Amino acid sequence: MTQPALPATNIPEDGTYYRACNLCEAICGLELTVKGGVVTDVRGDPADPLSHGHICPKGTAMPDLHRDPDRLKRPLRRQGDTWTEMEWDEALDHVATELTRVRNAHGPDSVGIYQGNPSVHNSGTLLSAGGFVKALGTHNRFSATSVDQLPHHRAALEMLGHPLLMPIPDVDRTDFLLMMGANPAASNGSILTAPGMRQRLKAIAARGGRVLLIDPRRTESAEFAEHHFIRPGTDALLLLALLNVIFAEGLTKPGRLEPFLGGLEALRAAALPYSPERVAGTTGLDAGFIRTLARDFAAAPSAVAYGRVGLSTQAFGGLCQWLLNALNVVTGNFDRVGGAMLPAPAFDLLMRAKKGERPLGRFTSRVRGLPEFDGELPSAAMAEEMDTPGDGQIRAFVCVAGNPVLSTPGGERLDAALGGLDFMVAVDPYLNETTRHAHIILPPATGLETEHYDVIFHHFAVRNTARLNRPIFPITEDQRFDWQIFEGLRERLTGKKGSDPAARLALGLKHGPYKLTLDDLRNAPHGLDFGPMTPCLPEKLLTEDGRLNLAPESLLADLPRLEALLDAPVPAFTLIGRRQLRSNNSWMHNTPRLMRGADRCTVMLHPDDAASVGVASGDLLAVQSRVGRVVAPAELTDALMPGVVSLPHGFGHGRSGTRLEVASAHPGVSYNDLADPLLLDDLTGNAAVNGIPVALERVEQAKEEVALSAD
Ligand SMILES: Nc1nc2c(c(=O)[nH]1)N[C@H]1C(S)=C(S)[C@@H](COP(=O)(O)OP(=O)(O)OC[C@H]3O[C@@H](n4cnc5c(=O)[nH]c(N)nc54)[C@H](O)[C@@H]3O)O[C@H]1N2
Ligand SMILES: Nc1nc2c(c(=O)[nH]1)N[C@H]1C(S)=C(S)[C@@H](COP(=O)(O)OP(=O)(O)OC[C@H]3O[C@@H](n4cnc5c(=O)[nH]c(N)nc54)[C@H](O)[C@@H]3O)O[C@H]1N2
Ligand code: SF4
Ligand SMILES: [Mo]
Repeated sequence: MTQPALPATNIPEDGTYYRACNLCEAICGLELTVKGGVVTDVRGDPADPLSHGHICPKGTAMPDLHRDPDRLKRPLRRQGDTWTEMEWDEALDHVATELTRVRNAHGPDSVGIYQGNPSVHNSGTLLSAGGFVKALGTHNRFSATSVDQLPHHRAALEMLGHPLLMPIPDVDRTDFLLMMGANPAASNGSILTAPGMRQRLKAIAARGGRVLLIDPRRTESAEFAEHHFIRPGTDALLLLALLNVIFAEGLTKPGRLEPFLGGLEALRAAALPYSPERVAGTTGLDAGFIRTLARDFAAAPSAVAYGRVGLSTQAFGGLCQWLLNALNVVTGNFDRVGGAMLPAPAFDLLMRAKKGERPLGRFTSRVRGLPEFDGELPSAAMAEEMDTPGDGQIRAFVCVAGNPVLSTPGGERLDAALGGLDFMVAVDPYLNETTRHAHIILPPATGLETEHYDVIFHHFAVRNTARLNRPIFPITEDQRFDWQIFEGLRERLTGKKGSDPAARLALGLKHGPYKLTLDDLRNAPHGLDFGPMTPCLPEKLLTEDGRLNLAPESLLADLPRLEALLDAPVPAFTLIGRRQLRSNNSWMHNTPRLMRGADRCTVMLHPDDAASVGVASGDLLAVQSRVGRVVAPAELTDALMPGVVSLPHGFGHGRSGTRLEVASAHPGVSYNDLADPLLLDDLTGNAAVNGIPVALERVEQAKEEVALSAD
């Protein structure tokens, strides 16, 4: 099937169009019907070799985004509280002049930048933002990485030699999936591009395999698994205990990789003190269960341990990701079918990677001395870098595809710090809690308007496929793509002419493993299939000595911090996050289709805990952390481990009296007003947004209403 050629006007011809959804990591193929210039139907594309027709409510909402009246299309300039539209050239000139002015007066580090989540879901952004960032020449670079997957990168670098050598679970062929701190039934998978995870999990059981889930909440994914509670932040102890049993009982069988392993003995020694009995109390798991789990995992024909946001955005994220990899390696489940594997993407970002490079710790943040990783500093340090006076203080800020006021710890302080900047520009199609502080908003064309090839997520996909997503709606004269904005700014800052991302994409594909051209992909609207993942080690290792390092020095050195956890007092209540199917981080909350129904920004807690605090379902509950306090309705459920409470992140809309373009049926409160910028995985600098000690207090409804109306 071919899709209609694009017409010269910005109204597409009637017909059926194919492109993948770019709203999450699952990259589902979509089939869209266009009639009279509007999308009248969206379905999963059954011919997509990766997604086989899967679609979720967010994918169905793609056309809502396209015609969303809240979406910005022309630059906005703020003077005081008044926003006025601007011409593109004038806006880009103004931004370049302001950034240059601040840089000339205060040095390159006085300009900061945050690159948010959708930066990796838009190849135009991804392939062109780098040139602009380089032109800024600042050390004050931040991104969603350090509130998300930084520990995965650190473990990959230390063990395999490159931050992107992150193995993914071969869910379609495994006999035993041990899943920790991931909820793919809601998130659709992360660092695991496997659209339709519910079906894939079901299939494991259907072929006689096992799925075991370790999570402080019995989540939507528990429906497809045997579920066990764990106390938040104690997973590294569980993983050490599993390794302890495997070593003690002689269950290691590294197999084919054995000659290329380094540090096996050091790993054994590291796990030695952590018997199941020793970690049972702290983790809340039964020692007998841990022992049996270790034996079962080691004995399974194939098995794979996988841990996501619950394991990386916690105080021991680096240790967790290291030990997960180690567990897969010593049981012979690394780089083998049914285990943890490395995909072979058509555009391979590791194409030119060199052995032995260590892009970390080359500089530190000014205020707290936190280390950089791959040129970025921890986002938890952003606000203090803005509001602490001195040389190198951030005075101008660029926010790209992100809403860090709602997404990074200490949201309230960041909110205030952004208000004190000399200049801020946002590259974002919405006026939200963060971009409202910008002096200029440069709104890019997005979604169905962009040409997009998923450069990133094919690196983490359970099957090697490639698909080019052609625009369905041509943009109007007064719109610009992300890449045009970045190239426009870069040209103005450097005086050098740029290129368009299609050329870079073509180059990457040509030099990739399948030597593709853009035309190859244009002629395959459903995508191309290159088959399942295949073993690729030791060839792909990029460590200096060519070995897979099981006992990296920096990770061993982090163990005493974990050891201290065994004696640490247990907080009365610990807060964790919760992703929801009908939500997308901090945005899309103005979409009626996703926000219908009751308010979902509730504090979930166990009925016993609710009784001790004296709240019933629906009562208002105040949650207090070291840095903030929020009030939200209580939702009682025994799906939460006693002592653990859960709140989704990304809400807290309409926090200010200022105009926001984005109105939500359920504004909610912001989790990250509670998240403490000082709570990090100290090793990697990743924010520990999960596992925050909090106090709970029942709020008298009437009093709260009085307080609100007095506001
Ligand atoms: N407490 C807590 N905090 C968390 C998390 C958690 O689990 N708990 N999760 C963390 C994780 S994993 C992540 S990834 C971050 C996400 O947090 P952010 O990096 O802030 O990303 P989003 O919240 O997804 O916000 C996306 C923004 O990008 C804009 N956008 C959408 N499409 C485009 C586009 O094509 N171009 C441009 N330029 N902009 C676009 C949207 O309008 C929106 O403003 O939050 C983190 N914060
Ligand atoms: N619908 C929807 N899909 C999304 C997103 C979205 O906002 N909405 N966001 C996207 C993004 S940016 C990402 S990164 C992915 C994330 O994808 P996932 O990681 O699969 O999603 P989460 O729901 O954050 O899962 C984290 C789990 O960890 C658990 N947890 C918390 N603390 C701990 C702990 O200490 N130990 C253990 N073992 N578990 C813990 C939580 O209860 C939760 O179930 O989802 C993506 N997909
Ligand atoms: S699962 Fe992700 S990629 Fe698939 S339709 Fe939903 S949001 Fe889009
Ligand atoms: Mo994320």
